[in-house]
Amino acid sequence: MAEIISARVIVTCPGRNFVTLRIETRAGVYGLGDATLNGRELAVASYLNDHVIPCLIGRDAHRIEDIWQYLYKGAYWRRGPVTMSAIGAVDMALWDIKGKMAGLPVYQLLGGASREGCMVYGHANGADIEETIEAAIAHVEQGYKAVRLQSGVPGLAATYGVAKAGERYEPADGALPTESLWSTEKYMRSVAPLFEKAREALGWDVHLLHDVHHRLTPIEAGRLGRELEPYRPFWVEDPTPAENQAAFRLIRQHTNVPLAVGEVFNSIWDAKQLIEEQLIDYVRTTIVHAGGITHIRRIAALADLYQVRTGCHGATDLSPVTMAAALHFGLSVPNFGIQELMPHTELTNTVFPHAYSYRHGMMHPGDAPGLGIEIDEELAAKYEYTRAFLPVARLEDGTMFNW
Ligand code: CS2
Ligand code: MG
Repeated sequence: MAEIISARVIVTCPGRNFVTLRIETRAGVYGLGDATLNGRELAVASYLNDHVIPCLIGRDAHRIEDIWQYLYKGAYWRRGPVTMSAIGAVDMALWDIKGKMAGLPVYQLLGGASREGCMVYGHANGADIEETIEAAIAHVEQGYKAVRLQSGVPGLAATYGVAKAGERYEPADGALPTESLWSTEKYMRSVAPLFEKAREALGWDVHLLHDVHHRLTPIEAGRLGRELEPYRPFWVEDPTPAENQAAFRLIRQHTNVPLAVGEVFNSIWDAKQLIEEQLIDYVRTTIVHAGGITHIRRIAALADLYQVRTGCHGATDLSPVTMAAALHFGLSVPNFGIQELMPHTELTNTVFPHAYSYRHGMMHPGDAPGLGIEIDEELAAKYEYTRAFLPVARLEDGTMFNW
């Protein structure tokens, strides 16, 4: 019995907000879980403080599955990003505790390593094609085997995935949502030229990815996919909003480019049809937002039946705790595809010391017991929560659209 005696939520903002759950056991072993939901951080903090932590006290931290079921079925109001991020945080912390008590890194508890490391992809973005390709070349020089390309769109002042001049890309950029204009026509004219120039500059030995970020209709996505086929993208991500999973049948009828979906999913039910009908090639659900290691293993096991691979979300708005857990999961899961890597800032890495490492386009979780992640609470306390919203997008006629 590893009795849970207390737990607390740590909210910090070393350049951007992170929410971390720390669970303490009577044996003095503690575990950490990420509970960060970009733009809605305090909702998850409250869900944990007001509705989860009181129910954890006195429970056996070893009973990971039972606690997962208790928090999922016991909520009555199942699923949703806030609930599943809270469950994800508890789950990560319990796996951290179990690993520490066993003296093993979590990947060893998940079946051991299935590969030497996790291939990652980096983000190359720029105001125009030339800048984006320069950034992609820099990533290849750092050893990346896979690079995501996101370029500014001629005629649009701002677009998803492109940093403001001279800044790191951070989407949550305002105390109220900033608004940007979107034009599908202008965007659609810009992507194939980007990939054509990228292949000319980078050749064929590097994987190239692109994130449409939910902004096309299915038939537009089919057209874009068809235009990109000659450039062999590793994947085209979030081509269309995925509430209607059947919509992807239309995309599949028109293009063979690999599709990646799921960073906004929070349970297996969001991806079930996409996986079972092989409408996607990579499932992007991430450990923090999809109920932790326990649930993401179920999603990956279903995906494996249909030759769908993992491609976990790994933006900077997921804390280093999620990155640590994702690498333990990614090192072990049989149908691993790729792991997103947007490196955190030095300050964030100082707040969250960790055992994971990057080398030659691959990452490894390290062999520290548990998840191999810490939080420097004294340093974290210096950076108070700062409300920040994700942007919203409107069409040029003012119609609300998908950001
Ligand atoms: C993006 C994310 O990394 C990605 O693929 O879709 O950066 C996403 O925009 C952010 O995580 C939203 O907080
Ligand atoms: Mg994305």
